[in-house]
Amino acid sequence: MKKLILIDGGPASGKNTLGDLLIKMFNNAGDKSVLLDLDTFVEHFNPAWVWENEEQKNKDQFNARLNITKEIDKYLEQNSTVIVIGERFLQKDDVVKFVGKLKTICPIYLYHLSTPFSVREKRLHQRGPHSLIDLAKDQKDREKIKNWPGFVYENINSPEVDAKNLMQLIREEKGHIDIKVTKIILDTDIGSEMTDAAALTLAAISPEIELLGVTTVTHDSTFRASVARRVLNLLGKKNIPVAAGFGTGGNHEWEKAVIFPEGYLPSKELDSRPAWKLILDLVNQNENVTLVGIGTTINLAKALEQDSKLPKKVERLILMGGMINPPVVDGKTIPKGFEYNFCNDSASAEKIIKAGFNLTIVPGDLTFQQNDPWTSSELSKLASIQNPAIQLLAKLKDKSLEAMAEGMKKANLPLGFVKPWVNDEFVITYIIEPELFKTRDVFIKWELPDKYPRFIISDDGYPLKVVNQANFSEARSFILERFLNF
Ligand SMILES: [Ca+2]
Repeated sequence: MKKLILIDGGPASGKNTLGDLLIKMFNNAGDKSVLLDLDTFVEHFNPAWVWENEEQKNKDQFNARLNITKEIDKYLEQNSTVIVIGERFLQKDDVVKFVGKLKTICPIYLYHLSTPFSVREKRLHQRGPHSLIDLAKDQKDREKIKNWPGFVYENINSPEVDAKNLMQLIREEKGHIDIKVTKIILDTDIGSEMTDAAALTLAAISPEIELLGVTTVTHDSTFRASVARRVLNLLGKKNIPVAAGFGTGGNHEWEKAVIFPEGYLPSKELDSRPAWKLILDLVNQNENVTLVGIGTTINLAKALEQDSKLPKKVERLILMGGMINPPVVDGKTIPKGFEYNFCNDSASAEKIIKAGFNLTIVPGDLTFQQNDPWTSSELSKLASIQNPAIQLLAKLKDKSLEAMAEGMKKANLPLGFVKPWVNDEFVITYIIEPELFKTRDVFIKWELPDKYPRFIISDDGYPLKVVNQANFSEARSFILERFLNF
């Protein structure tokens, strides 16, 4: 059966012997299983385990993890149980980072071997002197760790008895690492800014999110779908379907040059269903889906039109859009209509707001509250990440700022509004780390003075949750950390 079992233990803890015995037991029971040792993947890059500098060490270990996750995915796809032995799963975050690289979603178990020092010393002695291991220090470091994730198992018996005990724990699902997984469908106008691409990337690589599918909207939505397809392919997530939705066409000249330098052709790997149909199919096939809209809402409105029960079928809907209080940036009030997602298709947005979804809105107000959007040092860190999907984000950021400045000049708006804002990324961050944000439950009245939607907070309005505050710098660090670690 498809599952991932991580066995953590310091050097000479007996983890390899236990791993071998467990594999035998699984195979005897007719369960396909495989044992992978993280160390051998590191040894592929550096058999000697001695590095000239910390940077090279990190690089080799990073690549080793990348290679092992490819192997794990291969076996999980064949429905195997995969046992990984390693000694780097000390905190829950280590596990999250590790499994975040996997394409496959499966139950994860973690067992820490708590091996008495005398036992380890004896085992090390039997293996012969090993100058690279400072066992006493390792033991001390391990003893310092409180709140181990997973299950701490004291392996003080014979390996056969310990393996049997571990097997019993696995059968009882002890040591199950609970990473709360939210199933989402992302509807996006990806392709012209970094923000949608970054949100998609974050959703695709975060183990807390199962990205069921992606749909695109606005202008040339087939172009946008092709962009989403490219980003997902670059991330190794070819199985996530992408469907184009409603759009009115457009040239997207600079975007095509940046994203498809070899020349743009619409992707041949798009899902053939229209966006609304893919959304409804995925909602009907899955329980507890969270719909996420980070563009205009016409695909969602069409899905709603086709199935009026949609609001009851999904767990919740989170939208980036709207403004509650027009914020002030550099002394200038953000003009009405500046918020794109609701203003450009207020008819669809109105239908969605009034439909009775369990609705959370991340409004434009939050974006413009940021005194510190992406800083230049954060952006240069981002640009230094070698992953081609992340490289694409950095390129989009540079070009979109130029394009935005031109747009501002044409519209006679202050150039102070041109900043590397973080928007759509926050929606995904909010799903994963809600404690970085504050929300408020309100009732909203929808009004359309001079054709732009306005929210009025009023007791007889529609209930929804508004994300109204954020720990911006922590949220940005969280996003960057995820990208750095992928
Ligand atoms: Ca967007």
